[in-house]
Amino acid sequence: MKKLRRFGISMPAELLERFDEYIRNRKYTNRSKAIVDLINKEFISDESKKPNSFIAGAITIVYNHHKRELLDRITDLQHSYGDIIISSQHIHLNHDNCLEIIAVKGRYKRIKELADGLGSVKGVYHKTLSVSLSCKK
Ligand code: NI
Repeated sequence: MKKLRRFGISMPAELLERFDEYIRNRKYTNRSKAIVDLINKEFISDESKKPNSFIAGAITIVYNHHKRELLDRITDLQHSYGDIIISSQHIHLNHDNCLEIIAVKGRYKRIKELADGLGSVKGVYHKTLSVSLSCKK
C-alpha cells in the first residue's frame, strides 16, 4: 500500500458545500478519496495531452452498419493499429446501429490517430476516446 500523508485544505465555504454535494452524488464516503480521484484525473488529462505518453483507455464508436464500405474501413483501420488494440467488443444496439468499444494501450499520439481515423469514417456518428490512466511502457 502507498504511504499516505495528511494535510489541511482551506477553501471558500460555498465551494466546500458544492464539493460535498458533488461527492454525495458520486457516492463517495469521504472527501479524501474524492480529492485524490480529482487530482489523478487532472494529472491523467495533462499527461495524455503529451503525444509520446503511454496511456490505456477505450475508443467508443457508434455507427450505422448499413452504410456502404463502412465495416471494411473500420476493420482495415483496426488491423493497421493492431499493435495498440488490446481487445474490442461489438454490440448490436438495434436494427441499424452498432456500438463498438475498443480497448487500447500505447502512445497517446497513435491512439488518437486511430480514434480520429475511426471517427472520420462515413457512417460513424459518434466517437469518444476515454483515457483511463497513464502508464509506463
Ligand atoms: Ni452490429
